[in-house]
Amino acid sequence: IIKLLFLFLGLIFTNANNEGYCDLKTKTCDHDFFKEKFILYDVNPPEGFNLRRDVYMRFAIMLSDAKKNKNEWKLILPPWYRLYHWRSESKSSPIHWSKFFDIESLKSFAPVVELHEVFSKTEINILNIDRLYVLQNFPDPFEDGEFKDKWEFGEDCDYDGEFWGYNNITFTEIVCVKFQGRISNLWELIALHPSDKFVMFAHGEIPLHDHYGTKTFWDCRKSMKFNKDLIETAKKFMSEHLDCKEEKCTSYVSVHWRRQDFARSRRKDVPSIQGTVKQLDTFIKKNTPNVVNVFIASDGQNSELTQLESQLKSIGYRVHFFVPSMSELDDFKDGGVAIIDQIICSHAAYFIGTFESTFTFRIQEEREILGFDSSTTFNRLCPDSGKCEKPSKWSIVN
Ligand code: GFB
Repeated sequence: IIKLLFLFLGLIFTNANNEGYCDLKTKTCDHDFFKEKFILYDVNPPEGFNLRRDVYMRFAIMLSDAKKNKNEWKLILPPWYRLYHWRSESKSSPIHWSKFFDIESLKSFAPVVELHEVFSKTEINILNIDRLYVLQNFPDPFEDGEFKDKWEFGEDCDYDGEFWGYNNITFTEIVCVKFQGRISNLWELIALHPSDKFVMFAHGEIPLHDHYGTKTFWDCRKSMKFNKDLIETAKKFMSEHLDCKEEKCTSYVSVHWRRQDFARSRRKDVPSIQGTVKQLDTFIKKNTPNVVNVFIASDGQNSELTQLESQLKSIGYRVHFFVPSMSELDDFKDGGVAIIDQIICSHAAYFIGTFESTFTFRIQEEREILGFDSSTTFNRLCPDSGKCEKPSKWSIVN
């Protein structure tokens, strides 16, 4: 049966190579669809949502640059599946990008397609990847004292992902590749097999941006507009609880207070509850003394949040959290709730973030796009004692 299945798939793909995709059952051909070729990628399983958003940008820019040279590859958006930090949906099915982002806006920047669109457009029940490249780090990135772009075939690797919960994705060959440097060098690998139509890169976080912080980088970043329901919900909260109906609010200060694994693994960078209260009070008194509303975005435990809230209240502040209803959580998922927190933080008069958290970075970028002065954005919570390095400033390039 398995052999017959592969024979059947082989027939489909032979037809696909010659004349576009043909559905053997209905004897109809889609002559355009399979002229396109598809790149998929996956990310190291424990990585969080906001690092993944940056990995998307690396691939999207790679594909967008290539499209300018009439390259026909498309990027399949890897569904969101069982992210480590998304506790309320551990048994969930894969989540489409449209839940979180405006797909038409993504498409305006790069040739991207949702995985479910590939399945629905072709009516294939099994997607077979021609080559699954498992990217690996070089053991010594600074060999000969220098960080150079390079890649070479490796040995002994395995795919450690789950194809986002799809059990109808298969692959013909797995290839281990030690890789370092700019993402566009992946084309060298792809070019080795010109007849491949589906290639995938596991550990897509290993290749780096060709150029960081350029106009193209920011054009891509701007195209990552959020799903409109999330924007509406955030705006409603800002209007009803934070007294703001404008793009740039003057009525509240926002904080990203990253806790959980971050607080455990980066103890030297995050303050205690009392330290947080003291710093916020000093910051507000210095920069915007008339503001009493503080919006807090956090992954902290309820007990920590209650303490923070009561200590801030006791010195005169009004403290706000976005707490989703059961139906909102069910609809928006943990990822959507995190985005609503990020939107609300993005519009505040001042933002104070957590040092080196990618969740904070994405808020800072959003504020750059909205046109806030950088002094209102690049502020961080410091540890209770010891060094407090200034956060890096990544200014927008228009
Ligand atoms: O987004 P993220 O990569 O940021 O991972 P870091 C943190 C996740 O925790 C988010 C939740 O995607 C959210 O699901 N989270 C954090 C929050 N802060 C908030 C918040 O204010 N509101 C809401 N609603 N949710 C890195 C991870 O996290 O931390 C690494 O990417 C690793 O994998 C490292 O775990 C320690 O850059 O902060």
